[in-house]
Amino acid sequence: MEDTEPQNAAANGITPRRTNIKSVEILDTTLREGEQFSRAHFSFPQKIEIATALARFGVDYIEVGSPVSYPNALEELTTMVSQLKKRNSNSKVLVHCRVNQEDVDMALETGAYGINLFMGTSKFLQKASHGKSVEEVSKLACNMVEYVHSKGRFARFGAEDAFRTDLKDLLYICAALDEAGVDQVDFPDTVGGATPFEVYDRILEFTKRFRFKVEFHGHNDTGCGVANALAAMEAGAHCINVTVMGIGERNGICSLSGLVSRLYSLDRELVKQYNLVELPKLDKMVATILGVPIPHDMPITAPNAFTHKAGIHTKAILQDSQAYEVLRPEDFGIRRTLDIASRITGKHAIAARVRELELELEDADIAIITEKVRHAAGLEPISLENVDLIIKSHKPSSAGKED
Ligand code: HCA
Ligand code: CU
Repeated sequence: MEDTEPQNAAANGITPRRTNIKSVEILDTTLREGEQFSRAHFSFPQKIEIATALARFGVDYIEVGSPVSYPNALEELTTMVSQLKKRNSNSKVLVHCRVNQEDVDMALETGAYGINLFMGTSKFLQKASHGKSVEEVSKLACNMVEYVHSKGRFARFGAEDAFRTDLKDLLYICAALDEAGVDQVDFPDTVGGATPFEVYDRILEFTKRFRFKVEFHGHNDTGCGVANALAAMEAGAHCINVTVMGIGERNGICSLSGLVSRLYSLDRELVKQYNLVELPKLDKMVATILGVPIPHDMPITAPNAFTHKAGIHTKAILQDSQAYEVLRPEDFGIRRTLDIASRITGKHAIAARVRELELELEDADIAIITEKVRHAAGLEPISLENVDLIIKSHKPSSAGKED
């Protein structure tokens, strides 16, 4: 990525940023958590299409669902793993799996890089999900981590509902897992209720105490998915879970676009290893597959994420795009647009359109046209074609004088 200015300053004009983040790995779970979105029903070819696009973008890990989650899942997963290997993908496949010998054996059969074990650790899930004590959860998890390691694979454990689990219970399980040599532990905010401050404090407890890498998975029930991911990274989390457009159980988790925009605006170097121009294509592809629009507030990929409208904004943008942008659309293969066809448009935006149409008009004419557009637009939006018609049908004042 060519750039002559210092990264931080170029991205946002505030130097230096208040951040401790040195590097981050992205774990995309569109094919596991995303499939739990009630509107997601991915066919196998669609899954391959999504996995291939994720690999093109360059996510570090692709998490897939368990081989026992539906009838022919094992066969499909095995094919997917081998296809990704054939394409020399650098994205490593991890299989989400209950702490259960049979499930793990099937997951190992897929040839995936590693196994993402998970089990509830909060009192809610101990009671409502598996009925096991903290000591039992810890023992089962450690045994399974050792088993996965004996097969030469990466072993990760997810402490489901970590933010509603007693800290002492989590520390007990984590100490045992660390001793067992687990590679990575995920701390999911399963119900999306944690605040960024709670996430920061709790994640710091783990990053400062243990050898394993720390992973975070934040649900978006209170709209804090991206903010909580940031808090986790600031506290030293090494790996963040995302899905395309944030899809998942209920209203989902931290979105890939949200995480990328958050990191990019802090320091572009943090996302330099990813193929950023693939991001809009990925969101569009999954939106099309799901039959939903990309949400209007999705960072980077929302249809109007780089559309400037108010006259004050368009005037400033025309002089310096950084005046009202913290992300450079061109880095994502997107063009910024000016929405000039509204009642709040301004003369600088209209003048820019006049130049695009290769016309020459005096300032006084531009001012008259601007007023015409502002009146024509009213409460109903008008099209750019309408604006062009207003511009072209305007009789320049200088032409009148010459006659
Ligand atoms: C789930 C729950 C989970 C698991 C995360 C993990 C969560 O739907 O199975 O494996 O670490 O949010 O707790 O997604
Ligand atoms: Cu989840």
